[in-house]
Amino acid sequence: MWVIHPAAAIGIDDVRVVKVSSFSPCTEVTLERPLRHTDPMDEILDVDLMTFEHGSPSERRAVVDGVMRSLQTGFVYTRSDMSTSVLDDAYDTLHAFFHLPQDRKDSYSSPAARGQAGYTGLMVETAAISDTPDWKEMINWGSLVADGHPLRTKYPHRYHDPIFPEQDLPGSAALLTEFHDTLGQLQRRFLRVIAEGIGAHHSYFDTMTEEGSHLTRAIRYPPMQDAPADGGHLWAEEHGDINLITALPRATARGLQVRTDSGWVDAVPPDGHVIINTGIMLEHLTNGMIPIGWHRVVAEEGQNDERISVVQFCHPTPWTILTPAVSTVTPERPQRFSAISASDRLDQVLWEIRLVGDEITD
Ligand SMILES: O=C(O)CCC(=O)C(=O)O
Ligand SMILES: [Fe+2]
Repeated sequence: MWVIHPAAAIGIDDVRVVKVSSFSPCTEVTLERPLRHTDPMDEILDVDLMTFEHGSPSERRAVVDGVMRSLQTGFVYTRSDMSTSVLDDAYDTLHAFFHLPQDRKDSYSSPAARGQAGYTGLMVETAAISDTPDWKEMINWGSLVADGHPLRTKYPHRYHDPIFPEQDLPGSAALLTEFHDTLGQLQRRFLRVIAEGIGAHHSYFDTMTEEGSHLTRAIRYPPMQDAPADGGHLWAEEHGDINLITALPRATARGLQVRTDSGWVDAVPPDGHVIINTGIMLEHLTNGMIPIGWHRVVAEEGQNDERISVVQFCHPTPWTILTPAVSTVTPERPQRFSAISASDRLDQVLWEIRLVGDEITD
């Protein structure tokens, strides 16, 4: 059963953000946040994916209702059955990676992948219209799609060979691949709850997310007192993710905040729970029934330690035609978005916010 899990309001002014931050070509953008015309909603609820999968019809319905209600914030917490030992091992490996000498970390970067595979250093991701890059470094990886697969042939810039720190951390490739695959499965299972919630068949997202261009990203946010003195840096500026949903299985410290109708609230899931947040493509597919979850990462006064977190962006295959699901278009909610491929929608958003030029081709 789901339970109400009110997140704590922390009293930060509600600021309308118009600038772009966190250059991440395939994952996240900052856009002006549209006004919502829904009831005030500031509670992030806590649900149980396994109850949805194995519970009675009424228990299953309660999970769906809880998810739909919580997703008015763009966020929900779910209990997860991910192996604790895989999580522990992955976070230990990622911690070890981030604490390698800088030249070793740099050896795992690939400028051609434009931040979508391998290591990206501190303050590299800089917004097109911002001069205050996020204070973070990261490593991104996805799944291998077989050579010759039409997805890879048609969309080479959406699928990159993963780059793992195998030379310095033997075994990391297998471990991080297992982590990516397990978390990807969890997201696809969770999308079945959302599918029911929007009145579609529970398998609605299954095909579009099989071999989707999912991306896992581990991020290290160094202590804020080490940030350049020119000021204005945050760990991550307010943004909405571009993809369908994002999963955040664990962070080593607080910092993630969600923008709600009552202002910023901390995202603090119970132990063993994964945070799920919604992105632009889900808003499109649901005709706005499920809004984008707007969020940022900030250190609070006196929070002097580093923070490591892992997020996974769940994407449809680039050839998916995004169009509002029939069940989400009603006389009260007339169709708001027209049809467009997921790949084109991604490029369109990136262009609108001036993050890509003519170097992206399909
Ligand atoms: O580190 C986190 O908790 C969130 C990171 C995030 O929002 C992102 O990378 O899109
Ligand atoms: Fe994000």
